[in-house]
Amino acid sequence: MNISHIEHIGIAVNSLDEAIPYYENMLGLKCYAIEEVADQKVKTAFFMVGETKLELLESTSPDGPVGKFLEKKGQGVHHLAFAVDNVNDSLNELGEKGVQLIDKTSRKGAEGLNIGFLHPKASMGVLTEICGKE
Ligand code: CMX
Repeated sequence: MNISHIEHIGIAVNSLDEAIPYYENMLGLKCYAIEEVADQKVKTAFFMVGETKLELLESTSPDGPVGKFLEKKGQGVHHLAFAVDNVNDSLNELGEKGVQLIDKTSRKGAEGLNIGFLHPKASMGVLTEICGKE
């Protein structure tokens, strides 16, 4: 498994309409894409920061992962995503090493990337995603 960089940092927000102007007007970043990921029950907004993206996450349903997170913890950093060469190969490798997986096989996430999540209990409390084109 080869992690090349931090692909994105996911940040849970109550409202994209409220959060985007902060990142654009205060921090001077540019939102380059807004996309709904129905499978994950979120609407996402992306900003490029060097080689890494910020992914703002607005929940589209209270029973989705971000809806539950917002209710329990409020707005804030939700997950860290590492870029890997091949998501399924990496999930297999991590599973064989005994890492607790949320996803045993990859699914489709925002920007057409393959994604898979590791359980936060396995990563010292950090919900961790691996993602890639393969
Ligand atoms: N970061 C760290 N810990 C988290 C967490 C997060 N984002 N979300 C939940 N947890 C912790 C909870 O605090 C809880 O800990 P305790 O047992 O100590 O209280 C534990 O994980 C279980 O949480 P829960 O609320 O009982 O369980 P959920 O039903 O909310 O499931 C999780 C949690 C992580 C398994 C679920 O959110 C999940 O499957 N996430 C992966 C998918 C996802 O997050 N998608 C949204 C982003 C999509 C995208 O980027 O496109």
